[in-house]
Amino acid sequence: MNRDQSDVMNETTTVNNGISVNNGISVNNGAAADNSTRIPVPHGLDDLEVQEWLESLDSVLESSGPEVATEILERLRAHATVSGIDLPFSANTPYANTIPARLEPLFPGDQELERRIKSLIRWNALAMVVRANRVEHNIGGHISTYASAATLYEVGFNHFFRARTPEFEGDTVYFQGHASPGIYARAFLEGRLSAQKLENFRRELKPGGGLSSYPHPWLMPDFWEFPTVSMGLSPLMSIYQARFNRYLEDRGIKPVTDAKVWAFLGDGETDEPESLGAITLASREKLDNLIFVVNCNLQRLDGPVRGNGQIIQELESAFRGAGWNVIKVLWGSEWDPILERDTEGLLVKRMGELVDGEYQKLVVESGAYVRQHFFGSDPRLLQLVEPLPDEALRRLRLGGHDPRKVYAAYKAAVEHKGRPTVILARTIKGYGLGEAGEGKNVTHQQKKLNEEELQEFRSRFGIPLNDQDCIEVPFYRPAEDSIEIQYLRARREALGGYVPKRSVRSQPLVANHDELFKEFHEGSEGREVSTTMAYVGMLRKMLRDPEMGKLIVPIVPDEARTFGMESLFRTVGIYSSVGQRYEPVDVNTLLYYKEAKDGQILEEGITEAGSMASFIAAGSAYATHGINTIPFFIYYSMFGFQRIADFIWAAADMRTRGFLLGGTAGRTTLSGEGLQHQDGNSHVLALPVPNLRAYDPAFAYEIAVVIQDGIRRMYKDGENILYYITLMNEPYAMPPMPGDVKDGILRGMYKFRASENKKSKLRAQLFGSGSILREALQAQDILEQKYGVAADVWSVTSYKALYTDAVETERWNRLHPGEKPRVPYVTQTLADAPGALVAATDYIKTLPSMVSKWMPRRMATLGTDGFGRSEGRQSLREFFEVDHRFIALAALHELQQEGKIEPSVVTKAIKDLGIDPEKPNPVTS
Ligand SMILES: Cc1ncc(C[n+]2csc(CCOP(=O)(O)OP(=O)(O)O)c2C)c(N)n1
Ligand SMILES: [Mg+2]
Repeated sequence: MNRDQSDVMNETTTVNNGISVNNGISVNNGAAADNSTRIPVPHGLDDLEVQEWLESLDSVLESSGPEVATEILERLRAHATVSGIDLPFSANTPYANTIPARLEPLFPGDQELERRIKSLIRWNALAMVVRANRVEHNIGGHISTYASAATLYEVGFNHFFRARTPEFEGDTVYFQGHASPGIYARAFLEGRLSAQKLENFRRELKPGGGLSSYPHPWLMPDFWEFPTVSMGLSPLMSIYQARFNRYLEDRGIKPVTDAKVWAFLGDGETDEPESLGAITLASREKLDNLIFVVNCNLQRLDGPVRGNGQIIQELESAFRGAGWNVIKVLWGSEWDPILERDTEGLLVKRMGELVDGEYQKLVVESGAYVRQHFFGSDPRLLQLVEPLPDEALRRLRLGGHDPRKVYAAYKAAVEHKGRPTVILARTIKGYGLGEAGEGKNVTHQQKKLNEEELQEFRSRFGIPLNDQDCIEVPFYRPAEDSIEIQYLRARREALGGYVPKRSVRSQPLVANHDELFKEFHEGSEGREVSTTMAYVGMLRKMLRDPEMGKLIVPIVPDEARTFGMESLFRTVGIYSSVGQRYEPVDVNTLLYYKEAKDGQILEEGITEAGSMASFIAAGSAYATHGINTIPFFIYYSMFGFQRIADFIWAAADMRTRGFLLGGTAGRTTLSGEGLQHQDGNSHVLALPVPNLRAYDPAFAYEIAVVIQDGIRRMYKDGENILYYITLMNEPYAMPPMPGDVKDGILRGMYKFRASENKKSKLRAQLFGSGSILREALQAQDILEQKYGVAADVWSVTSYKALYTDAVETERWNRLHPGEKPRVPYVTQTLADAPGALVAATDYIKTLPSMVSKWMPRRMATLGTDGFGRSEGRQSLREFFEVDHRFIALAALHELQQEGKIEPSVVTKAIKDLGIDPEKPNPVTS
């Protein structure tokens, strides 16, 4: 502690050049065993002998450094193994700081000034929440998360997070969602957010606008970049973001930089499977541009994260096992002199013995309690702290609250090469809240402080407010020329500007791409192709386009062959950060499995969540990097909305642009695969995402029209929308576009084939989508030929579009009663469409039914409600009652309802069409 600073600097260099901080430290902390793998002390262990071993190791460390010490330990381990000693596996290091005090770098800032600034931020963050809840009871907000993480953020803001500038892409920071009040409070001190805005925290509808509860780019597009509060999403998204940055560099689309991706997460959050689900990708890809900071306050919402265990050790072994560089920041500087006195390693051993529930108790108890229950386990430990009064024991800081320790960890993390780093920082939840919640189980929900608690907090952090003013909880910002504000501004200036800040930096595309898509308007001239094949043809062409080609990012979770995309392997290559280190087994074939460092396809393996995270990174690069990358993510449609809907929701919040393609779609169109695979749901699950446009096209030209228009809207006009298009694997001849129906395709429906029988009194309108449209066409023929019913067939490309338009129109009419009512598109389109109305879809019946109220008459709806089956298409369509016979029957039945035909005609039709009226109900069978 009293060491000369330049000395420390020199030692830091050793850390940076040393092979691994971890190894150095485990050595330094001696023989203390970690709690989880502790082995019983064997009889006959001689303390003196142990001491000699430790001393000789210390002397190696001193004379030859950590590399040599590591090598000796490795050899010892190997020697022990061959000598028949069964060393238990442990990925853990002792419960101690990874970076020892002697290797700590010089803290480059003004620590006292930074502490004062941090205190002001703490105050304003607390004030936001307390004030908001005084005005609007139960409006919510969190104090205790930021209170525990303040130092973790402030060290980042003052020394690490580099802003995005025209010269430098900047670091990318995922802020822990419920720490938002602290991020807003800092922006307030920076002069970026007004007191009025802070006043309206969680009151976004107030005049002048407020602040969103959590990071939502949709709501605060100039501020937040990444939505994080749905726990688990941001750790996974950040990994793929870091990998995507490398992808852009390896493909020469952006310059190689040392920009970092920082993800701040809660220790409780790591229980979400997504949080740790992709950590091996990060190490496999050697993402040393990625840093996780886990705020280990040992608490989640209800109570301790691992009351009976140690979350930090658990995470350490998971991350180390996965190949990450793990830096534990557990103990603050006050512990260093005590640790230094502990030559026997007893203290570190004791530190590793407590379970988290006990540690949490120590936080809320007195210094005397700490002495008795922590140090009291061994008289030698008691002796170590004998000179310290109880109050000093209570104030022994944890690592995550000590800027010097945090700085050391961050510096080691940004300088670490070859692996991602996770920093496990021990903190106290509700730090500084004292009786109001520090370390208590209720602290997560604490939003109200009484007068005494406010005064206590004010005094603890030295906020210049008197007793009376303080209980009003005013926001406090020192004068512009105060040293605090000057310092804070200077630090941000040195780091390139403010963070977080979101801006759209890409240049719009200019070409209209008419030529590219025209080919697909012409049909397949009788050749049978699926819509998936048609799409792959378009993708192939887009990849060759001079303007767009480079920007296309094809993403696939191990299904390229399913979708017939394998030809792209060879042409554009599969991205691999190391190229291809092996000769592929199929090298002699035309379409061999080509991996390349500049490969364009992101072949993610079997992870829809990971692929979606890549989609998000690519689809938001227009803001993050100023690059208009255009993601096309194709997957088994059942494993999209059904499986990863929350990522899609986050993508929408984030204003992600791009195309999601639900392949092998349709409950009855995907034959054989059965219940888990057959998707009759996704178009319904797509409904709630407000800025998502969903299409269920039947023909190649429909897809071409939708994609071309989507590219225009998203990448030329800069609209913040994204697309979902279902694709099928049923081959059939693609017809040419019947006239100029582009507008209808985009708006949701158009007449595909009118009846030629203009004279018939019996009329029907048949609505089909996707491959079920062909069933409607067959039904048209049956109705006309056998029953004299003249039916028109419509392709409904998007029920969602029809619905959205209709509810918008209805809303406008309701709000403008004195004006000429507007007419929904679907109503307008069907103004002169007489007869029975029948819709048939490969999705559940809700989809067409939701627009039926804007239809001219009641409509019969056929859909695929129920569990799928392993079967062929025709059998499935019969089972679900969506085939041409059922469509014809539905039309006849509707005509019967209108009194246009006799029931006997319908009864006979059932017989003639071979329909079993007593067949099982697909919904319940
Ligand atoms: C997917 C999801 N589930 C539940 C929640 C509700 N929630 C918000 S914060 C929280 C506890 C967080 O604990 P931790 O990650 O340890 O963060 P801390 O506040 O302790 O830093 C929970 C359960 C959420 N935001 N997201
Ligand atoms: Mg926590």
